[in-house]
Amino acid sequence: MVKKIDHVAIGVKNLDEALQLYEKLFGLKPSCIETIPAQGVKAAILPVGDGSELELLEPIDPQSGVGKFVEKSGGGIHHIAIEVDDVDKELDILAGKGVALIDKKGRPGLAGKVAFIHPKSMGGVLVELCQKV
Ligand code: CMX
Repeated sequence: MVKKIDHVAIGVKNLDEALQLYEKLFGLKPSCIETIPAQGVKAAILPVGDGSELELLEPIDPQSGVGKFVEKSGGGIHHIAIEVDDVDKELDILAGKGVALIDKKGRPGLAGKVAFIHPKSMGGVLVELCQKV
């Protein structure tokens, strides 16, 4: 069951500069800054209002998905994350509908238990499912 939009993730060239911009314009401050080598990113979470978040992603590996995305686009909206109550159950339902899954099972991520759906099955939008754990 879909609960809400959990976060919108933005690929950036320089995390420090992006953090300064969001703080200067909106007063937003990161609740967490973390390097995730397996995903090739340094990430910051900015809580926004009532439980939703912005996630800023700076590539630390140019060959990672985010690295290629930022190189190609110059930066911009990278993915949206939808909170569900049971990631693995949703993945089974989506697989049954022929959706191209990047992750066949939920795995640990910044937003809890997460899994990504390929943009080719989502009209060009990279979608993350997340479950709070
Ligand atoms: N949104 C939409 N389309 C995207 C995209 C994005 N963020 N990133 C890549 N694409 C498109 C490419 O433009 C390309 O399109 P075309 O085939 O039309 O040219 C297609 O997807 C495949 O691109 P690719 O170069 O073959 O594959 P990549 O190595 O760039 O990988 C993707 C793309 C989505 C499979 C990869 O980024 C991935 O597995 N993402 C899931 C994990 C992730 O994003 N982790 C970082 C966040 C960590 C976190 O938040 O926890």
